[in-house]
Amino acid sequence: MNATTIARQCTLCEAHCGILVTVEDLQVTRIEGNPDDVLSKGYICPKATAMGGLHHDPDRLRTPMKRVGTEFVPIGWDEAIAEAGRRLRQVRAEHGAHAVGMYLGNPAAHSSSVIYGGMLRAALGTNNFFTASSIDQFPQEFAAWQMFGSNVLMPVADIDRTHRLVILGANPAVSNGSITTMPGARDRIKAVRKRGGTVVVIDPRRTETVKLADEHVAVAPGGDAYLLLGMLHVLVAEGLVDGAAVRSRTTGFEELRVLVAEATPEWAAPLAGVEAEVIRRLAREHAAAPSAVMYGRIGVCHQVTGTLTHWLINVINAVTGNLDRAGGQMFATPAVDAARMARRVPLAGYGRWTDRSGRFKSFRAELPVGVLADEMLDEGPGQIRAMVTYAGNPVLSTPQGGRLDEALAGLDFYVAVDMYITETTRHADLILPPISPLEREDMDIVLSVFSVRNNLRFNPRVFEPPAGGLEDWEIMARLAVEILPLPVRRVTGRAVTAVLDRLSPLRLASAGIAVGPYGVLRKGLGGVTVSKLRKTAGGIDLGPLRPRLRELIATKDRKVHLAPEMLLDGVRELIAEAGRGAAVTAPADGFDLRLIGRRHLRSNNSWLHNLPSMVKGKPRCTVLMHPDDAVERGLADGDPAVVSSRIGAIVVPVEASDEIRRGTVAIPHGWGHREPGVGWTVAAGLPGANVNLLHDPKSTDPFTGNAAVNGTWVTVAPAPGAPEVAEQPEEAAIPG
Ligand SMILES: Nc1nc2c(c(=O)[nH]1)N[C@H]1C(S)=C(S)[C@@H](COP(=O)(O)OP(=O)(O)OC[C@H]3O[C@@H](n4cnc5c(=O)[nH]c(N)nc54)[C@H](O)[C@@H]3O)O[C@H]1N2
Ligand SMILES: Nc1nc2c(c(=O)[nH]1)N[C@H]1C(S)=C(S)[C@@H](COP(=O)(O)OP(=O)(O)OC[C@H]3O[C@@H](n4cnc5c(=O)[nH]c(N)nc54)[C@H](O)[C@@H]3O)O[C@H]1N2
Ligand code: SF4
Ligand SMILES: [Mo]
Repeated sequence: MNATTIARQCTLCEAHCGILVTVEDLQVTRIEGNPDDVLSKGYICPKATAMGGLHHDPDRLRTPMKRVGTEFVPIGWDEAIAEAGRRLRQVRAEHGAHAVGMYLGNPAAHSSSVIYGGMLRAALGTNNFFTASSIDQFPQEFAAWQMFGSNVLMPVADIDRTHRLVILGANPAVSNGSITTMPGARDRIKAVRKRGGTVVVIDPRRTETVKLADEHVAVAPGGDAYLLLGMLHVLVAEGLVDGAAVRSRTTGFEELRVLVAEATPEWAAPLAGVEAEVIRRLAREHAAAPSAVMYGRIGVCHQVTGTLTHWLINVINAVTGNLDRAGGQMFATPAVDAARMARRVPLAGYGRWTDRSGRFKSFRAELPVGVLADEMLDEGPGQIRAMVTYAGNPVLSTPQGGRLDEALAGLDFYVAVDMYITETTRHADLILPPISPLEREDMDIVLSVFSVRNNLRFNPRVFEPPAGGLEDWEIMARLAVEILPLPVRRVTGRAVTAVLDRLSPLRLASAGIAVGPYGVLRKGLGGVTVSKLRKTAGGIDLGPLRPRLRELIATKDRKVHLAPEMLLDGVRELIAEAGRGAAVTAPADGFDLRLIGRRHLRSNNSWLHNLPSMVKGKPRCTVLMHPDDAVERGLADGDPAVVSSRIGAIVVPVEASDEIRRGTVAIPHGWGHREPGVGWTVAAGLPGANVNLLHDPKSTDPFTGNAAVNGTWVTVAPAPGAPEVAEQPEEAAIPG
């Protein structure tokens, strides 16, 4: 038998751990961590083996599929692309460019093909562009834009050198970090303590990360902004700020001082659900540590206070002198210096257009995904009549009040670029599947911008792609050409194909490396090149994060803006609301529990549930609640329960555990695969329900429209003999 082993990365999540893939007779027989990988050093999580599982999954689409009645039938690529082009042109001709909407999902960012997703978007020229970023990191980008002058300048926690790591709203022991990419997060967190530092986790749940920490602060969901205001008050009132850092690099400290004058820890405590003494101590310890970093992520993005919280996190790091220094918040220096290149592009462009209701402003040249179903269903000018989706499953992953199914089914035309028939793509007229990740040759250029250590790594192919198989970027490029008017297409069609052969994302990235900080243009023959990279066993280490705020900052006065007017107003409003007693702690309309999310080590958003090795064991889609909360409702561990919110209801089993704060319940997202026609034959047999049916699409961070799915008010009650997935209530009207 002929075994070969190839070193590349697992591209399933942001960590991009180095793996060694062994193949015998065209079968993946083994996937292990690559000890020579310069970033992950041998770490992998249990999902890594899914890279093989996906490749061999019989349900993975290998040819384009066309809807004929209720069935999908395979068709050829030329026919599929021509048809997609014809139908998209038709909708554009009849209804204009904005009538074609596009959704770009999370896995798109995990290959360099994403550049071409942007190109297709540009070719479509539509205002109706949506991505998973508006149910993810929009608040972080907004805060970065306001403070540093560019949305791409989201600082990274220098976890490998810090003396104090304070994590809020993230569970890196499971997620391995996001917008602070840290494969092997567990060991990195343990190392903070080994070198004498401390780790604090602020989270309503005693998570896997909490188990590695010195201290757990069980904040109330949505309580973080108050907690941080209380900390800032202490820093200011007790003179704990780093005056030199504040004077030399920032503006707005005086406004901040006034803003937090009344926000004492005693004021914040009941709003945050954290004792005043703890808030006071957290502030003092942050200031006293030789270096300290506060790191916030999804848990605090998914809040109505998402932007304010991320701003306050950056502010606390900055005023304690922990911005742009080792062990604090820093900016990476990747080989393709994407942030440096993009920071002058006015990507953030805020409010250039709105959704049709006028409520949600464009940010980053897109609209928040929560309006997607409305933009398709509400009749009238500007309505979306055709869709392109690329690597996304918004039916499961975004709150749409249960209306996205109906919306997608009613479109004039829908083309999906995806390798599965999912809850979303089952509504498509055409599904265009890219080759499997193990068949691509690629280099990560997006996520290294957020890495905890500078590095460059390469992904060789493990398998030759099948004849005629296309990568995502080739599909995007072909679609982009097809939507051009006929005369242009005639001339350009062939020429474009020829040009594109020379402009693969890999070639673009090579050019980006050449002009980047380690490239041959700067370093001459000693510079980093793709051919050198190909010869390495696990990439090239480019050293620890280094200070570069001065070089990157994109504000006009080249200072960090601590007190952007819009955000000050936001906090003033928050403080006023609290004064009126209208704060988040008050139960609403009889709903008495707050729902948050959670992630599992063997799950990845909505799409690894078709691999038996990833879903074995106990049902995963449960409502986690405190045993006392369960008993009070007549519920025991394992009982089916109806979880209802103002806009929907689902049935899931109870998982009783005191790891979660009383008054809070947690359900993971990405489940509910039992819809008819879903092509995931394994997943379709699993229990579980779509938690996003409970979240109100209009509950958002007010600055960005980012979905505020952590903190939805719900009730939980016994569901005797209930079906697995409850119907939407009759009057599931979406308010707003
Ligand atoms: N309630 C709640 N909702 C959430 C979250 C939450 O915490 N709570 N988290 C949110 C977050 S952070 C995110 S990022 C989103 C993710 O949400 P999405 O980005 O919409 O969806 P995914 O579940 O990642 O689905 C990915 C799809 O891409 C396909 N796919 C996988 N790889 C490729 C590829 O290489 N090419 C192509 N063309 N297709 C591919 C898969 O088959 C699958 O259909 O979910 C969000 N939704
Ligand atoms: N295994 C696995 N890994 C993944 C993914 C996956 O689905 N599975 N998804 C990937 C993606 S797309 C992303 S974006 C990242 C996300 O990575 P993380 O940001 O680490 O995401 P979560 O694990 O959901 O952690 C969010 C935490 O916030 C807490 N939380 C909820 N509400 C609040 C609140 O109000 N305040 C505070 N302080 N905490 C709160 C939750 O209890 C939870 O522990 O993970 C990536 N990695
Ligand atoms: S953490 Fe797991 S899923 Fe993410 S890249 Fe590493 S091995 Fe893959
Ligand atoms: Mo995400």
